[in-house]
Amino acid sequence: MLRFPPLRLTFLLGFFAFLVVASPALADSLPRPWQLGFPEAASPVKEQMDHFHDILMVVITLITIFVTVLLAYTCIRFRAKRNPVPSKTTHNTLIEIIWTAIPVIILVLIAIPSIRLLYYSDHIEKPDMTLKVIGYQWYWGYVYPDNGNIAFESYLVKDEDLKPGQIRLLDVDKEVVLPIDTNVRVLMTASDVIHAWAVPALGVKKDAVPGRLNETWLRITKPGVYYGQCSELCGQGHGFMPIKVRAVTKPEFAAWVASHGGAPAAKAPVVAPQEEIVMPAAKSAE
Ligand SMILES: [Cu+2]
Repeated sequence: MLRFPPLRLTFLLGFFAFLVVASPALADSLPRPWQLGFPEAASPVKEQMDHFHDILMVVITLITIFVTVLLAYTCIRFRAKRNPVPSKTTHNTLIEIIWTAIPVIILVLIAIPSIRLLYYSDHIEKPDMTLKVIGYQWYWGYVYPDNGNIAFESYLVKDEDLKPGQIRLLDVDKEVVLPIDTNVRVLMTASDVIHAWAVPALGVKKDAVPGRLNETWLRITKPGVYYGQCSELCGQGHGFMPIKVRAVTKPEFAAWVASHGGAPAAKAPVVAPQEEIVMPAAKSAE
């Protein structure tokens, strides 16, 4: 048995309590020392992902505790000293059916919300605008087809060029600017090898495949800066093609579009009612 001196046990418990309490307060799109969990969610998809993760944590914890207790009980109760003549039992049909059926039921129950979330993150019926992302070895290209085809390439800021406040290996020369509270369809492709456009706080990670157009969507809920990285091993510069998304208000976005020679969207953007982006029947999955 493990034995902690009472003082050390108190310290350990206090320390873990501190981590649990302190981490949400420090949550941000950037990792912080001693942070636990994900970056703070900044899109509906990421909120659902966090929620799903929390449910799974409960399931995993219960299973782990159950198996640990069972193992400990077996080790103690059926140890050689206490059972000099071991039982010769090899089969028990009922128990074998139970320990097959229960895990299958648990997996099916997990699969239902999991697949629902996968489809929710896949596609948006009525996007307000489109962002096209093109992966290159080793930088990203962006096009705003609904805003006068603004197009630019986004390169890593090298160590020697970093300005104060910029983050090594995450800052870029030209950032993606997107309006908040807007349904953005993100189309992804690549020109050479497979890359993946991933921004954790927005719940987006999708492969950019040459010759193929992949789709996902995001709706940023808070202004701010969100960082990401290429998440498909794409060659020697794989670690040097970060993603920086700046979320701004709609008027600020319009000003940014104008200052980049783009035009406001030709047609009035279709604003999807809130109901349409709510995950269908999300309640029943919980
Ligand atoms: Cu890449």
